[in-house]
Amino acid sequence: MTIRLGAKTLASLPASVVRPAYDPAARGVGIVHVGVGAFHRAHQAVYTDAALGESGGDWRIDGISLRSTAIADALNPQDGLFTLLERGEDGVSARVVGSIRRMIAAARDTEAPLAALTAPETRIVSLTVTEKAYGIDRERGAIDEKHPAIAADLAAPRAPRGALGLLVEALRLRREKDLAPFTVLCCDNLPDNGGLVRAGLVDFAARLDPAFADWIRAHVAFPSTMVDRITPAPTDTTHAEVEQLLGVSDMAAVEAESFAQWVIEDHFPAGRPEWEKGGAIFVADVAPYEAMKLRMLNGSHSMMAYAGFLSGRKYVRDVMADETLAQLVRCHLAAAAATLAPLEGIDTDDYAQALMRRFANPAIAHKTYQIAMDGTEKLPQRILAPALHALHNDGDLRPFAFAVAAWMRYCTGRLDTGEPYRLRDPREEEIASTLARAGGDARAIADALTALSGLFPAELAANERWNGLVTDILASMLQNGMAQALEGEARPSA
Ligand code: CS2
Repeated sequence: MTIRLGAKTLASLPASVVRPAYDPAARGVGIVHVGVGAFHRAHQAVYTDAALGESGGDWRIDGISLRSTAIADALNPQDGLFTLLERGEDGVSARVVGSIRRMIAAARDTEAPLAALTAPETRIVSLTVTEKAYGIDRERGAIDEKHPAIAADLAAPRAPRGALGLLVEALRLRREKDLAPFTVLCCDNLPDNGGLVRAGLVDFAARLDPAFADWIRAHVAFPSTMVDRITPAPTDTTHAEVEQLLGVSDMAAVEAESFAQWVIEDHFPAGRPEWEKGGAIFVADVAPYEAMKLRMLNGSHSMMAYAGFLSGRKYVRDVMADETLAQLVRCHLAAAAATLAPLEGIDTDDYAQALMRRFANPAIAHKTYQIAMDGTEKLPQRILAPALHALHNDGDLRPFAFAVAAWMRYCTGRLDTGEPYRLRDPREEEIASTLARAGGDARAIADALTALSGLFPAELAANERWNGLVTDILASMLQNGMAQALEGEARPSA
């Protein structure tokens, strides 16, 4: 059996492997992170590792997995250590990250999450649980009582299982014990992510005790943040390559592009690591950065996920290698950039070009099907918000209508060949029954999906020009097949 990565094997790793510039065991914990997926390991954990190496401090991370036990089983036997493979244009490098102390699998170890969250040394609670896990109705800025985790936690608030319920109960216990609250740092790709989670927590707390909700309002900080690093799901290739580079096996290895960005609102009353040592940028207002990243990077990502998946492109790099599709990405980026307020020091043309290069990185195997997941959670901030902006400002609506039509085509659940696939969307069943009622006509499909509750902004849903564009493009996709529809779309109009 191959030896596993761990504290004991650190010293014997090849010199080419970057190791923590500090003794991990000598540093205490200051952060609890909920949702230790590949993205957290490739992003915040790495910035924290850099901060620990450069300026020390007790800022290691205790991770919580809400559902999976696999990550705890991978990381705990490795003393929390894992490898990040950075795939740049000029090759690959390996770095062992030491910022995670241990993992808690909430499904198995039911008392441990609250114990970690109410430890006096926990000063920051960060989250990457994906858009759908919060259970916040974004239109109302309130909790969605029908969300399974919210419903369960409202019924048993002292034994919470969901992200929001857990944070509420932890804050309640901290208040009761007279412990200072932690700062809540949402690192999911949502607009005004700090404000959104604040609204959800305050609403949840208000249903238990209005005075407690007031206490959260007055004492808990929710800085917003923009996070960025393209992180494909790790595969057997990741593990095999890491084993080859390290000489030991690592069941928690991740891979990512070499680029990373983190823009954070600097509001941490209980202190924070010096993440700037890892390159993080602290600003007073994250909103313009967030809008740029969500509309340009994530918006074009979603567009190419649907268009690419449906036309047989497995990876984003395959989309970029096709001139027709690359042209559509370029158009999308330009239309999205035009919806943004100017941001000092940022040229959106340069940003678009950098994105084109990042998407085309031949070393990154990022599946279009991975990005296509959870469309109903992603479309509003990535595509529909800029589309509404374009509508108000006489901007170019067509690229957004194209992206929406591609998503609608994807919602039918069948490729041009007739082969079925799972949508992997929290509203998958609702979409399937809606479409079964609508039948096969493009107009009926578009109307039915546009009418899904809480998805499309009312003004967009009611706009004839918008609906006409979406329906025409969808009709072409359904009648002519995806390949021909893409060709037609990319051809410059006369
Ligand atoms: C992607 C993002 O899966 C997706 O929806 O658009 O995960 C994207 O790769 C990251 O936000 C990049 O920072």
